[in-house]
Amino acid sequence: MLYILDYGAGNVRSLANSIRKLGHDFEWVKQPSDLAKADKLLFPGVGHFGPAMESLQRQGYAEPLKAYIASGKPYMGICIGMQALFESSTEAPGIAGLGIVPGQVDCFTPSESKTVPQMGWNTARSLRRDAASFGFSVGDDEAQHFYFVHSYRAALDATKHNEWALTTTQYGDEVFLSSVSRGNVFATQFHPEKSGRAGLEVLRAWLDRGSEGASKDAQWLVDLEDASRPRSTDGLTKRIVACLDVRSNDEGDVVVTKGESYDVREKAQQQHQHQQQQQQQQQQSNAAASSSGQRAVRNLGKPVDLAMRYYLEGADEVVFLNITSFRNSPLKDQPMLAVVAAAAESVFVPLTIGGGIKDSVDPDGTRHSAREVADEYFRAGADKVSIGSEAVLAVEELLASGGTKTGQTGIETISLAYGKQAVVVSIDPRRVYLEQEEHVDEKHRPSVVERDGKRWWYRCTIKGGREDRDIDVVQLAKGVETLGAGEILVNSIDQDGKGQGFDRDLIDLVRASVRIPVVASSGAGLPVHFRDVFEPKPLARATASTSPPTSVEAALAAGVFHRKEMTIDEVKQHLADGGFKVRRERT
Ligand code: 1PR
Repeated sequence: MLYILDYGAGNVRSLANSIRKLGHDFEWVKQPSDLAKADKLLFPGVGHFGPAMESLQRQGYAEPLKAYIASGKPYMGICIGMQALFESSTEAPGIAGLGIVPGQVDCFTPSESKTVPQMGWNTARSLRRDAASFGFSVGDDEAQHFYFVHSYRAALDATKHNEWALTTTQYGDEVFLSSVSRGNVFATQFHPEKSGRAGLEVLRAWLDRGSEGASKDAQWLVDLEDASRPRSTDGLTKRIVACLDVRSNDEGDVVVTKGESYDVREKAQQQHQHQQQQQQQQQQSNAAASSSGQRAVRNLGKPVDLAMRYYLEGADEVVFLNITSFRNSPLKDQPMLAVVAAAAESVFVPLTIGGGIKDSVDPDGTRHSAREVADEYFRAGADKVSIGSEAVLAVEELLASGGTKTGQTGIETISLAYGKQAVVVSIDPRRVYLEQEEHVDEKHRPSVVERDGKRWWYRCTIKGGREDRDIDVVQLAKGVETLGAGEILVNSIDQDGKGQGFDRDLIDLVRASVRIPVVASSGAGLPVHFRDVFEPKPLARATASTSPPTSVEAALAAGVFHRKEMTIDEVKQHLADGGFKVRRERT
């Protein structure tokens, strides 16, 4: 029997779903003695090395785990489950790893060529011929992409790792071990359960293996010294993200909607058509039609169906935003939990859920912290949570206190528990134009842009653009990075839904302010818009090595995909033609 060791952090739901999808059954390890019953063991995990190792020690798993591995029965580790095999990690000095693989796990160094964490799809280069039996392609290292999300990695050391290295991956100018194997042990730094078909193949290969280990005399395909030297470029792809704005319509159905400048209700003419349809339905069913008099909420489909469609069409990530969460967002009977859980059953790329990730109160008075709300979404199958309004309020507090962190904000508590890669901040800025001579307090409005005789800055908003706040987008971006966000999703109220292209001024301001990955959002209408937003900015490219990266890591779109005006693959083809790396696997 296969057992999965869940030490209590991260998204193990997706792994469970993918194993079931591959037709295998499993048991959860509930206590240390279960390890002795396992014929195969999977140790997944995201989060921090320190809490993971301490949790293994505290719960009495560390020694039985070592004994299991020594018994020769198959072990597969994922992410933290791989890092735990090493002697130690600089993420948690003084805390010992299992010491099965020699060497230490260390942090990526941020540089012009990369942001940290590495978040996205990268290739794995097979170093040994037997990598094929683990589901890796051999001889064509660009063929498969896997999903990575991590700040720490074990750099390839030709001397230490010559018995272990199975595949390597290059991020920026660093070459690290993306999988290791020796005897009965196999582990990946990437998440196979989130890596589409390529990842499922790796999982399938391991699940279908008997108890035979990795081949004893591995035939090397590459000289390890050579493999540890970076090649000219890494294989990280630009990510294309499909976004689903979700809310209940006036009939109470949870639907995907899409607005223009955040107005998701139909225009007058569409409203007329909608009313006619409603009347017809009413006549057929004798049901009472809504007579609210309000324009109807645009309905573009069912959230889970659309998420599945985008997964099959090659989306690198899927984001759900609960756009009415500003009203009241109790955790009890929260429909978005069921949406995430259902999507996670068949969508094997990362899922982000946003909207209502904040302290909340159920109708019966039960209070939940933002961290507890996030816990529920991670348990349901989300990989990241996205925080909107609360992030603005948290940064306002941070600025008011002169930069003192409380440790209590949702960004801080969730990032501490799950790692910063699990915390996205979604920002909803709008342009504010300045009069010709209008004075600008540089301290409070650092983001003034001047072009063609116009001057403007980007004001942050909360509650889906319904409430203006006084801080600007650069303050917000820097503030959330300080608090521990791992990625920023940059929407634009001005460009949203218009199909006229991304607001490059806005995106560049945010990109230049932070070192964490940035996702461009709002305004995509044509494949060329994606190419434009990924094009590095010539000016910034020439600056010193301390400069932040010069273009965004990912771009998100909603309306054009919902309305089938272009496919994700058309976007990727266009990017590939322009020399950008993309993942084009069809699942
Ligand atoms: O404040 O933490 O509860 O989060 C609420 C979340 O809901 C925020 O992420 C906020 O951006 C989002 N939201 C709130 N109201 C709306 C609305 O549209 N009325 N949607 C809304 C934001 C922007 C993107 C959209 C892109 C791409 N929509 O999600 O998908 O603009 O669209 P396009 O490609 O069609 O141009 P909290």
